Amino acid sequence: MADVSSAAYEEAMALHEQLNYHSHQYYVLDDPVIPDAEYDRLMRRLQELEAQHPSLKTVDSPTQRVGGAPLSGFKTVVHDVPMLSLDNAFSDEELLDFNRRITDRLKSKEPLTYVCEPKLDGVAVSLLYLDGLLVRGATRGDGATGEDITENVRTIHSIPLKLQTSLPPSVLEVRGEIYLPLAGFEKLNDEARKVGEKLFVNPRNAAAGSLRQLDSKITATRPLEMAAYSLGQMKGVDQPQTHFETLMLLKRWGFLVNPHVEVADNIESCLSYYAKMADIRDQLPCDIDGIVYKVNDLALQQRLGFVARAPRWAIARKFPAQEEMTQLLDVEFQVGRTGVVTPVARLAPVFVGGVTVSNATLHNQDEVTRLGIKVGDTVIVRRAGDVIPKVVSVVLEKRPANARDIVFPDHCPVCHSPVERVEGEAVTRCSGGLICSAQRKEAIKHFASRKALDIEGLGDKLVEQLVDQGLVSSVDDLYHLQLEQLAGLERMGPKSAQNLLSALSASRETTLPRFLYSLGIREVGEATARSLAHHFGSLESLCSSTLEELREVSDVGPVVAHFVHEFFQQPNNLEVISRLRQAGVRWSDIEVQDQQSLPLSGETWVLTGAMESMGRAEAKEKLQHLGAKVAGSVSVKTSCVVIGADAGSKLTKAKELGIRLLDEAAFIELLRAHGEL
Ligand code: I6G
Repeated sequence: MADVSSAAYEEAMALHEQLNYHSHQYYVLDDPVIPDAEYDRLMRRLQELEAQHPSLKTVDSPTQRVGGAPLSGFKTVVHDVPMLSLDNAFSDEELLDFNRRITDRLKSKEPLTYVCEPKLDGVAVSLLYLDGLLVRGATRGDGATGEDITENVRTIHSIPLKLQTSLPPSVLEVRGEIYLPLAGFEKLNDEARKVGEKLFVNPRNAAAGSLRQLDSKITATRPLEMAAYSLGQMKGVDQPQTHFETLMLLKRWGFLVNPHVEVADNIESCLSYYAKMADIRDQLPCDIDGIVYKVNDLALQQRLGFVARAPRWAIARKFPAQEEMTQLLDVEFQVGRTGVVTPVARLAPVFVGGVTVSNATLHNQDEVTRLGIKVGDTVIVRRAGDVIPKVVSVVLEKRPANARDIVFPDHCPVCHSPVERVEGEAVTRCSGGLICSAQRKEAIKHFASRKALDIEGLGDKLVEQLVDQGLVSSVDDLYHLQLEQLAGLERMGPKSAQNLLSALSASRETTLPRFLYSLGIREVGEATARSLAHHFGSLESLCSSTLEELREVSDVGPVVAHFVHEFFQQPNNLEVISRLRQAGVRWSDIEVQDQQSLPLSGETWVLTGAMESMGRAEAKEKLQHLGAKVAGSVSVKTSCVVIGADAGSKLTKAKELGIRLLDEAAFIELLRAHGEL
């Protein structure tokens, strides 16, 4: 280090420590302590020092995560300890059989203790650390040999470049899964869509594709993560006695360990763990395809050993597949509330993601072109959670000779008006407006929906009958329906007809946000409707607002402002509103407070930990309504911190700084006191 003064060296080491700490807080613990700008400032300072003194640029420097020069190919890595695969169980019975088999083999009288862990849907990797420094990353490959992806793994922030310990093992091989969280996957595909690039089929393919990049600068742009799940080898330090202790050791050394890992005292608890995770699978930030169970006691693991290429002491209980193959039988075109004509795939029924799927959206013409799909094709269908099933790809090898092209209609399949494709939009629209009965039906369904006027008993089928029989053509007609008219409809007796009339009557009393949402203005969802209502206070004031005034509303950009403005310029829309009011639909105006006089104006609030009664987005919106700014990290400028369950370092920092704290109950009380609940 001839070029380095001791002051520069000390400063660089201090910056390493700070940056590693903050990177771990952000990427591993999901609990940032400082704002991004402050992190960037520290990073720039280190880059500056390294530019002045190149020998400071060591392999474990936090600056080395941006990727290096492109490679011409990947080297082969021979795994010292083979990377095995896992046996699968597809039912509770198969899991119970597994437990019985190994309990018998061990001649154990006591129930076996297991570690339960979600099985992430990503790419298995091995990371080698020598004396605490990351020296190699490799893919699993065929288990015996894989590919050297060191340059790429270095770009992943949740992988420590240096272990967080002053006494590292001389050799450590950590195994785990590199995956792409769903939010990162969506973002990547959104960007690809914008520039007309090919989309990734699912997060696993996107993770695999990102790791296969010869140019690690590209990998560095992908928000990959790694969760460590086991050891390949470890030398020079004492081995823990259990698998759970091993995971905790890896966590202390700086690895991300899945936060849902649990110890189960017997196989029955393993079954409950599976049921619990299956329940929350759709709310997790990343795809999981099952649960892995491992015998916790490492001495017992050793006694059990391996069969063929899988350990006897572990098993993966798989969830129902989220992707399956089926055939595209036909394509039909549906017309939505705003006239969008959507191609819908009619599929040979297939069991996927826990339900039988026979329809899937094909979105629009661009998507049909992108998929290169034809009627008769064999396709891969994906259904994750409650998300609408989607055709993700075509199996071209299976295309039959008589496969036929999907032709978009040039006239609306319902009202026969011409369809048009607006420049800059991916969708085709029916130009029929309210003469199109499909659009009218959808507008009425939206008006009656739970978050709009919440008309109980007015379901989709009933709306279709009402429109088809000419009893309702606009939402205000609903309020003039007579008992005899309703009682004469299919599956409607006098009792349900009377109930519907009562529900219609009750729906007249509503709120301004609900009413605005019910109008079905393009791009105005529930949250925007609430913002508009709170900003303008009355329908009159909103109706007469200018584009500039609309742009002043929080979360309203130029596109939304344009749609809102245009909606209230249309005489038809104003007439419908007027008829609704004549029919008795009413609400109270909201007292508009100027931003300066709101109860929390001028204050900066921070939310930390999980709340039971609402999500973070909702809590943030409510605080903003009260005039507060909501920040992501605690500083001297913070006015108050709301603490949910498992609050971490933000709480510690707030206590250090003596900042006012509110628990969930007190927060709810405050929202109630200000009419936000
Ligand atoms: O493929 C795997 C996914 C997850 C694993 C695994 C795992 O633990 C959570 N564990 C082992 C031991 C192996 N494969 C071989």
